[in-house]
Amino acid sequence: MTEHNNVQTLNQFIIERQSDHPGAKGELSRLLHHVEIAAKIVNRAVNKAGLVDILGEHGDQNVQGEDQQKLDVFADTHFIDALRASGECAAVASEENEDIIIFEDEMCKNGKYVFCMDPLDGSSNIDVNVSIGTIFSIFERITPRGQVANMEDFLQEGTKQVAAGYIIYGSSTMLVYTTGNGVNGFTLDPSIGEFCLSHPNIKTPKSGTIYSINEGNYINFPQGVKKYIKYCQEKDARSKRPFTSRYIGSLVADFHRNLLKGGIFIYPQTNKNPDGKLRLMYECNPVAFIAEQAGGLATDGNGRIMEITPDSLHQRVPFYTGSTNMVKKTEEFLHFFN
Ligand code: AHM
Ligand code: MG
Repeated sequence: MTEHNNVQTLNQFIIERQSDHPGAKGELSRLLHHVEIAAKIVNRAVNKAGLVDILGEHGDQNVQGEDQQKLDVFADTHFIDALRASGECAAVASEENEDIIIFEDEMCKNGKYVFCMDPLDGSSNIDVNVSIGTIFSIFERITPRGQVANMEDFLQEGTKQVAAGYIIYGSSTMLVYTTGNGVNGFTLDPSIGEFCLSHPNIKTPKSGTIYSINEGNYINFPQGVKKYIKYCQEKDARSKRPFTSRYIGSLVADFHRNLLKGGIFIYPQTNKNPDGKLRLMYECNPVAFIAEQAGGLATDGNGRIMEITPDSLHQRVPFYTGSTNMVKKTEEFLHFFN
């Protein structure tokens, strides 16, 4: 008997879940399998980052005018290659590329899905060995299969996502995803090179005790957010306040911790960035899908993130996500002090 006898690998899990959808032809399963392949390749590079010449800046700037790191480029390239190889994906939108990447070969033109991603989120943390992540969101395309995909396929509300997830390259590497039927987490076992089901059916606590926000921007926060932070710091035994402040500066890592332990992640609008910093299509929507499927909430302070009709690929939105009671309380403050 080996210690892996009872382990369910991500691949087995994906195939088993396919039977939840009668008539499914395995297209999404194949796409997710290729996401898994890319995740393993990026994981290997992230783990070797200090050893090979892959750290540091690449020399280009991405569409947001930020310096691109070499690992960003590496992750972007390998995810795109894997998605193309799956044959199930007609086009990709990435934080690293201004325009969508359309696959024009026959197999991909017939693909049912389009894919949005932040290939390496939290890239300012790469050089200092802090957790980073990949975030992804999958839509069924609107344009007919057999034609090349276009922007219309991407600019859909988050409620239309058929799957979303993230990979966290942390003290261990995990892949967490949903297809709208709960959230499951898989930890990479390097000894067998497989993601194994380690966190089945993740549910986030209704009330948490962690608040995560870059308080260095305090002066520029909306009044409601300033008041909420003060509320978090006040003493109240019944609601377990004061809360704990935790902020890594990697969305995936901050969100993942709060998902498991209970908490709120906030990246609000500020005087400097009136739309916030995070991007709707490949940061907020997928995280919102996971949050809701785990029993939490994700809003822009006014309404559900997943009900925002996108007007552009790299659109930014204010972001409040996590434990239901904490997100609702923040919204109360935002509306009261508006
Ligand atoms: P990136 O996509 O350029 O890495 O930026 C997104 C990151 C998120 O991971 C994180 O939540 C946020 O930026 C941190 O921003 P700040 O440093 O302003 O607190
Ligand atoms: Mg990012």
